[in-house]
Amino acid sequence: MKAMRAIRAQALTVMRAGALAAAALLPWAATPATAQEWRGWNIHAADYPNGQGLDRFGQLVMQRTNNRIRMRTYHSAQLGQQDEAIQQMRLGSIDFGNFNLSPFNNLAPSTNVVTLPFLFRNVAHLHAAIDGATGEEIAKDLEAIGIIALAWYDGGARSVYATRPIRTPADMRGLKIRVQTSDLWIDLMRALNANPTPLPFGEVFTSLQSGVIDAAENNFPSYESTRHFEVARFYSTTEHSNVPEVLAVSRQRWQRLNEQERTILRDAARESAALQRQLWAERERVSRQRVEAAGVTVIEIADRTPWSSLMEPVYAKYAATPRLAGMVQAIRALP
Ligand code: BDP
Repeated sequence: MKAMRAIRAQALTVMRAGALAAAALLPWAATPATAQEWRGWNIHAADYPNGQGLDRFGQLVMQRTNNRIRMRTYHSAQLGQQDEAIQQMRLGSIDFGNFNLSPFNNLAPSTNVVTLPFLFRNVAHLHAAIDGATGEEIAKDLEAIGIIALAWYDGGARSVYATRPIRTPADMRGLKIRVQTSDLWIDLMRALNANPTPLPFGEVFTSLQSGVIDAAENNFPSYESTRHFEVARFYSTTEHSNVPEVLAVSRQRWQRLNEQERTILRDAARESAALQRQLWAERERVSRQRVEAAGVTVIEIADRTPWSSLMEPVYAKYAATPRLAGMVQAIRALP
């Protein structure tokens, strides 16, 4: 009897070990009955730094919740363009995603501050702001519209690219330029006497090709990965905005998590942002090389003062309240 029990116990141990090994190899094998399926939004391809960051976030959360929260990122705008995806996050039909902060400008006032032109001196300055008090203010405004900010991704320096060379602000006159859906962006381009058109990211290529627009503005990685460089051959390093990006979760989902799960998500998000930032710096360099190798003319804007000096009306309008003006001041005062 004793021997039988021992054999059975041994067999069970072996079986359990086998199951554990299988579970380690096949994460879904260990899926608990109450597992949640989360859908994530990404506008970029899976191999873009932001896509890799999102995938890392999902993996870490799955591991650390023992597959209770299973995350899948739908890359390459499979779940729609940015403005619709933001609405879906607010409604809870998309659970997480990485978003540029400009499409929130008309919804969450403090996001305007970090979109403002020529505000950040360099990436370290941006990080000091967004990882500190500035980020906290923005997170409050986003929470109020149903979006929980967990960490901040780099968005790089955005510059103008066009079907003709742009060297001075005078060259911007009458230029039909695509902007993100944001009043600030419209006013920024109007301050340069350009003709701004808000369009979804996914429509920029064909709009450049058909002549609906003459120009757009973005960082080197987006300019390169979307192949916009094939239809707009002149990239001018205006570096007019360093608006960062957010890794966020829908408030609908967040409210149903316990404290332990929230901590897991926050930590995973911070780790994913560290990865994205590291990959980002490298991708900026590589993307620039790729477009130059493809024959793009990169026009270096050595002196940005003629550009920044035209931005007064944008600051006057979008950092008008004491709160927003205070945020600008605090950012400028950062070492
Ligand atoms: C890219 C951002 C992406 C925006 C896009 C745009 O990463 O979130 O949708 O710019 O200009 O740099 O729409």
